[in-house]
Amino acid sequence: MAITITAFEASPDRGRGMARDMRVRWALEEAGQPYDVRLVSFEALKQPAHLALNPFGQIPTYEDGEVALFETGAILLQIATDHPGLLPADPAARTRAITWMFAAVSTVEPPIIELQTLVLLERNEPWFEQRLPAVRDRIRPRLDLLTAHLGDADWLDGDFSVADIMMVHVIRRLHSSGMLDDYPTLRAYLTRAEARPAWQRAFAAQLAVFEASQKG
Ligand code: GTB
Repeated sequence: MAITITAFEASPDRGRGMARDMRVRWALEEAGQPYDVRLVSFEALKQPAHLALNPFGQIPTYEDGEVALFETGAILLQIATDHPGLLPADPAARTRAITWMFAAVSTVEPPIIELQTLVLLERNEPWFEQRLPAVRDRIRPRLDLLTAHLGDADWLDGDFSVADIMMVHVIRRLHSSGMLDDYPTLRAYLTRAEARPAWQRAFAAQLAVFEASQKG
């Protein structure tokens, strides 16, 4: 069976590559693996067929004929395990890269999601303006220390790895917040990542899906 992933039929991000299928597409492009995409409507996400793949009714999922997975961390780990070049061969370096992948989703991403939820879903609440600075301030220590960790390095830990795919995708969510103006090191990190041909192919593929959804 060809690798098949799921993605939104019409992503609410309007093709900006913010939805999490972008992580999986990018990893597969880096690995040079062709893949099929099954597009899913919001309604279909919560139907039994999709819940059998992801009990939380979300995208993305991953199937390759041997395993069926949900959670982008697990999916990226599977792709990096099956294909060379996305995790270091040295066991200690490999474990460090996996640690960075967890750090991206469990330490850096949560305060960023808090901001996105506030801005997208709670903008009209009477307390929105009052809450906004505190939520932004909770992100800054993460960005400060990530900047310090990166220093002059190109990638999180030696060579490019799935950890960078995860971290870059997490940090990209701040594009529209203006916060990255204060973090040139992180901006340069994103620019470096977005210049990778695999990132560009993945981005173009998800954008094409969104554009097709608008044509009827
Ligand atoms: N922890 C899971 C993982 O890493 O795979 C989280 C998966 C997840 O949140 N999936 C979202 C989803 O399916 C899509 S990516 N949501 C539908 C639902 O829960 O019913 C989240 C997302 C959505 C939209 C934007 N956007 O518009 O910018 C960005 C990110």
